[in-house]
This record gives sequence, C-alpha cells and structure tokens, in this order.
Amino acid sequence: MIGILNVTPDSFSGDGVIEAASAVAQARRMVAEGAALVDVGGTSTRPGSEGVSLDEELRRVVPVLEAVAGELPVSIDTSKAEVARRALELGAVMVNDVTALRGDPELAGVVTDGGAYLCLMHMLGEPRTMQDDPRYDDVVSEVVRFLEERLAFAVGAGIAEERVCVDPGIGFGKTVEHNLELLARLDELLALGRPVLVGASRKRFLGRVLGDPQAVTGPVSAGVAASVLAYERGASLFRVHDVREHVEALRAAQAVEAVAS
Ligand code: HH2
Repeated sequence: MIGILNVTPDSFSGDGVIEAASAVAQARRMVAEGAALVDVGGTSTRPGSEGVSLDEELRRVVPVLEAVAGELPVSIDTSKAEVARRALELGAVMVNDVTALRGDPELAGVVTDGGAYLCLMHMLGEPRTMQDDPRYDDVVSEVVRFLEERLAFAVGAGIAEERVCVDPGIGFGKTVEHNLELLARLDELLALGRPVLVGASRKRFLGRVLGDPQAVTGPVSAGVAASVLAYERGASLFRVHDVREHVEALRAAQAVEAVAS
C-alpha cells in the first residue's frame, strides 16, 4: 500500500497539506495504518493543472522529505530530475513519474545513479488538456504497448528492470469508460512481467459512475471497490489516500482468496 502525501494547495481530492508539520504527521499516520511507502508530491497533476516551477516544487517537498525520508519509506511523485535527485539524496527509495520518463531527459540518469525504484505511468497528453476528448482504438492494448515501450526505454537507460513497476494511469487522458475497461482487463498488464500499480483512489470517474456527471472526486468506498477488483486481477501496489480502509478491505479479500486457492 502506498499512501498519498500531496504537499500542494490544489490537489483534486482536497487532501493537500502545505505545512511541513502536518505533512509529517500525515505520513506517520499512513505508515502506522499499514502503508509500505509514502508518496510525496509537490505538484498537482489533476485535469487542467498547469504544473509548478522547479523552485516551488522543491520549496514544498524538501522540508517534508527532510523530516520523513530518513525515518519512513518514501517515494517522490515528480517528473523533474532535480526534485528526484534531492529526494533520493534525502532518503527516498522510489521515483513515481507520471510522464514515464518523457518529461525530463535527465530523470532516467538520476534514477539509475540513485539505484532507485521507478514507477512508469501511462498518460495520454498532459494534465492541462488530457481530459479533452481522449480517444483510443483499444485503450488496454494501447496502454500495454506504451508501457512496454517505456519499460524498454528505462532498461536501455540503465535502470534495473526488477526495480520498475507499471501503472495504467487511471484518470490520465481517459474517459469513465476507458478507466472501467482498464480496471476490468487489468490482468492484461501482467504480460509486461512487472508489478502493476493502480491509483483509483477518490478519482472523479468513481463519482461519475455513481451518477454525478460533474463530480471531481469519488467516494472512498467506491475507490476501495476499484482497488479490490484490481487486486483480484493481479495488481499488487495501490496508491491511495485512505490507507486504513484499503488495508482492511484488501486483507479481507486476501482471506477469501486464501480459502479459494
Ligand atoms: N495519480 C495522481 C498522481 N500521481 N501517480 C501514479 N503512479 N498513479 C496515479 O494514478 C497517480 C499518480 C493523481 O492523484 P493525486 O496525487 O491524489 O492528485 P493531484 O495530482 O491533484 O495532487
């Protein structure tokens, strides 16, 4: 389980904290609730967002990383090589890049040199415009092909394949139907031979499935259902806001599976 720690004023779920002290408290709580990793991010990638400058991103995440990265297992949610470099120096163990190494040409080298784990995520377009009428012939095979190509790129850049996980990028350039199809056919991503990470937590498609066409978030309960279904289809990493609820739900799902197998 990966707990989300948004050090932002504008994250879509409204959970962002900008005060280092509250961020640290939130990180400790998530680990106590069962998170194996805390994913620290200093820039919102919600639909329509513009991104922030390097200085601003560093100003947000460095104090939090200084306080927690030595004490707790931390990943850094960034596409910027300099942010990743500082985070790894401060003790982060994974880089979570929503651009899958397409955003900053220096990032692959930073991951290689730091011996870090890496998450490669699929996104169609960029956050500012990604929800403007995204189209695919077959969303699942296109996402698989993209991740396969990015995985080969990462390995070619010297990143150890066994350190990489892949993520279909729920909500990143996808309609409600695309997100549902990716979850329904998540097992097709297992062909890549890497652990599959899913981030459905509180995302807007869940609110829209429940009948609100203008929803910008979805309820925790619906996110938990999506994670359990993803788990059943082979996902092994879950990036979530609500750690306790997900840990409990997945433990129950595991107990059922243990009897079934
Ligand atoms: N989703 C968000 C951000 N980073 N990284 C991965 N690997 N997978 C995801 O699905 C993913 C991600 C968006 O969620 P959040 O961080 O809560 O919101 P915001 O970007 O608005 O801060």
